[in-house]
Amino acid sequence: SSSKILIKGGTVVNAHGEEVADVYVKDGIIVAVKPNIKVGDDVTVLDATGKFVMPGGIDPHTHLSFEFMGTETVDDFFNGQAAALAGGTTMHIDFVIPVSGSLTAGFEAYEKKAKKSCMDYGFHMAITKWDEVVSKEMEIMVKEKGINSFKFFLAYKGALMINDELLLEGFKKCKSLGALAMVHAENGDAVYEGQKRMIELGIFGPEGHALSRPSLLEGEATARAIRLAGFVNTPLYVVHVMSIDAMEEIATARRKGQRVIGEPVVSGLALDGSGVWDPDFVTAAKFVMSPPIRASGHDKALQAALSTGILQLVGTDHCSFNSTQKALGIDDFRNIPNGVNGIEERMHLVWDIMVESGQISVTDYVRITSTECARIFNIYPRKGAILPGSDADIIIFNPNSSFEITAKSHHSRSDTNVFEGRRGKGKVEVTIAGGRIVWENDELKVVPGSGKYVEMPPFTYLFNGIDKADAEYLSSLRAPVKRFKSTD
Ligand code: DUC
Ligand code: ZN
Ligand code: ZN
Ligand code: ZN
Repeated sequence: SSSKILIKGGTVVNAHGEEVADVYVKDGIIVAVKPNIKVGDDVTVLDATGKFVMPGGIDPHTHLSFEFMGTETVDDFFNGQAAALAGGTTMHIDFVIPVSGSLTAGFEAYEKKAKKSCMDYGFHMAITKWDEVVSKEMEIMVKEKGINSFKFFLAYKGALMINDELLLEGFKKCKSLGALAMVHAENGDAVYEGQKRMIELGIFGPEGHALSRPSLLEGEATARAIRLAGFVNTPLYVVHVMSIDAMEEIATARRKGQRVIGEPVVSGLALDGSGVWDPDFVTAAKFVMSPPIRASGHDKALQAALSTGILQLVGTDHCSFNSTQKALGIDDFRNIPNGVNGIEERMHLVWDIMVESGQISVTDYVRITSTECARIFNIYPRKGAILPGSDADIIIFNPNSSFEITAKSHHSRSDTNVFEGRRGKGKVEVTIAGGRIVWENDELKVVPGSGKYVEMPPFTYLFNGIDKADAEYLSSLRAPVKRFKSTD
């Protein structure tokens, strides 16, 4: 770690292009990007010859220190972020969950949890009920607390789920504030019905989870959310797109010019749903998340959609539970805490699946793992770019090295990993976060409290008409559409 760093001779990659150049970092900021920078001997020099120098990953979707389904995730804002840094992710956006419906209390609770952060982070806010107080609090969150996105759950009946009337109220409020509406798109009433049916059939194991909530319920909720967002003319961000059904609804809406953003997560891109059929409960239960990881075929279709621009960026939904916690559902899949890991694995797996396989370019890799997220949440080019003036969140990536994933050496506190045994090409060799070298030679050097809260401003185009940059961005949301065959 040092306050002055020179990264020499690498190929610097941004979403807009690549060039061989040096990168000079001072006091947490990138101050120069050009060939042959000369510096004094008080500067730490890193040789990046033959390697890629890229913006650190930004994970748009995580749950650290999340109290959920009667327990709390094992990864908190320090060790979950340390894991992220070891995997080349230098910022994440977590979901504040209101406390007894209070946004203010929820925000304060998450502020406290995040005090020990070792990398930069931002917040989305979940909306779990609707009244005048919530409506007023949304305004405070946007105007005073740096939140520009709100997530609505169409699933988790009796807990987080809201109905269509409240969804419409929330959408209208988002529009008036210039905030982005996000949805967890599964039909919660139908999921409840599906779960009862499994139990009646005597299916209590982890396989019942996926069977009870098929992809058609994700497609239905995605379509409904898209149409309702279209009805009040506000942009929509669909989180964890897990199925062809949901993806095709997004493709159709985008083809018509509607502003809809789709976020696949690394578990949905890298895995198929066979894991929950493992006869060993612990092995099966670790794959339980919602929406479920789908049958083989959906993974490939989501990859293709990402490569053609139908889907725009990759998250993780990192929500890590250990075997003991997963065993809360040993007699009934409905009690298995929902969630899988991914915050440490995302950058490596997306490289292997998308770039190494030849599906996308290196510049597209930067776009889908970092730049697009920064643009969507209105923090570009402070984040998501290697440009003079940007935050010094940088990775040095060796495409000729390789990675291997196992719970034995990962940095999550969980004793399992849904990507166990995965190997592939490419490795994050160095991570620089906020101008500090935090990962080098497979060693973490992280400091609690060094991560900063990144305030995300609202979207002016929603109030003030569309300027040139916005127009360019909005037109980039439209993309060609391919059709895929569903396999379940
Ligand atoms: N899905 C999960 O699997 N975990 C956290 C919340 C969610 O929607
Ligand atoms: Zn969700
Ligand atoms: Zn989530
Ligand atoms: Zn380590």
